[in-house]
Amino acid sequence: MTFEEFYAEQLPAMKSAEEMLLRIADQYVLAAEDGRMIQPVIYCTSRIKSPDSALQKLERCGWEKNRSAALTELYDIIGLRIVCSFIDDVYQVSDWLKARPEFEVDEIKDYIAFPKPNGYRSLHLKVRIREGPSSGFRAEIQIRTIAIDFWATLEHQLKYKQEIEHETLIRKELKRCADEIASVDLSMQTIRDLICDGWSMDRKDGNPRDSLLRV
Ligand code: 0O2
Repeated sequence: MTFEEFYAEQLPAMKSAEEMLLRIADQYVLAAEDGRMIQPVIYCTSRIKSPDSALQKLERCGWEKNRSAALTELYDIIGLRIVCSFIDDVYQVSDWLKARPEFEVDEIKDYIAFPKPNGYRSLHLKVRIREGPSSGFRAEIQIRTIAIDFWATLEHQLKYKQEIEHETLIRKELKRCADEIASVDLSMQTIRDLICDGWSMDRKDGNPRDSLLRV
């Protein structure tokens, strides 16, 4: 089924919501250009969920399989992904987005603090548009580091494979990689902090990143 067939007369307003989210992300990128050594946002992508993917999710969640249910039940029907350099940037973008007047944040799923069993780590903001032609539409903003984005792109391929040889081994390896990436993300953040903010060697506040200094 094509996007036009499934979303029909709602499609232009959905595209306008997608464009609005991208514009908002651009505003953050511009606002964050304050002479920082490394830009907090590396890139942003957006998409409208494919009809097949929307129907599969509706079925998985036990909802009716039609456009109306897709628009009222699924937040990730319109998606914006913001890919950042460091973990701290992820939370800073999120705090900035939470204060935006253009949408209401209904729910936040923090898969960084609470990773999925497969190792997926990302921050999901489920929002409802407040203004303009797409007022009332739902969308999901995903914010993650470039390292986990690389992982998620490969892991996502598993979803579209019917039969996977050595599936157990592949999933185990992906989980191991996700854990290593989380550890590298934390070390990169610490190194960035050391370079940019300096470090007092007599600090005794039990910072969990202290272990890095002892390596
Ligand atoms: P498509 O259409 O192929 O782009 P949520 O309530 O959405 O925060 P939920 O319901 O567990 O969390 O998420 P769901 O429906 O599994 O996934 C929503 C989207 O989040 C996915 O889109 C992915 O973009 C991303 N995502 C969530 N979990 C994972 C994961 O384990 N691995 C990867 N690689 N991505 C994930 P779709 O459905 O793939 O959509």
